[in-house]
Amino acid sequence: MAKTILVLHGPNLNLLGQREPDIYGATTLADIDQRLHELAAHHQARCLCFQSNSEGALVERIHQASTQGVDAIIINAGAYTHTSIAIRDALAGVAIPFIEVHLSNVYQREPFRHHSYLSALAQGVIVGLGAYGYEAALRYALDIHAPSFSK
Ligand code: CA2
Repeated sequence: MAKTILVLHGPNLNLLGQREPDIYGATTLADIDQRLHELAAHHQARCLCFQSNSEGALVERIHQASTQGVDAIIINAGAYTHTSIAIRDALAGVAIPFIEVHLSNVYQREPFRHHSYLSALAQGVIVGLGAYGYEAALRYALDIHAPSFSK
């Protein structure tokens, strides 16, 4: 059966490619989503992409995932990574395996970025690989041999 992967982008990631390219790269969010759609289609899978600057909207989207047959979630919760118990609780509540992605290497940055409310629940965490981190996460989620993602 074809897999469905939900990709969630948190606050300010809609600005990708327009500001701070030294930290976040020159690739736009539309470019990232396009690449993920193509990669998923190549593997006969479906990729749903969603960005919001609102914590509540991200929580609602995670809840909705459980009614849509989503097999795995790839999430870059942006700054909510470091603050949001609500997003953590939503991910725990739906019990859909997820991979946490960060474009930058948060461990080379300010100490407040070193803690994530999500990492302890994640299947894996990818940091510092730029836009490729999303692709790596999607490849893992689509790999039938990956533990917890098999059907
Ligand atoms: O490295 C990442 O992917 C982050 O999740 C990005 C967040 C940051 O708060 C996390 O600590 C690490 C910030 C996203 C802001 O994205 C922008 C993109 C372009 C211009 C301005 C902000």
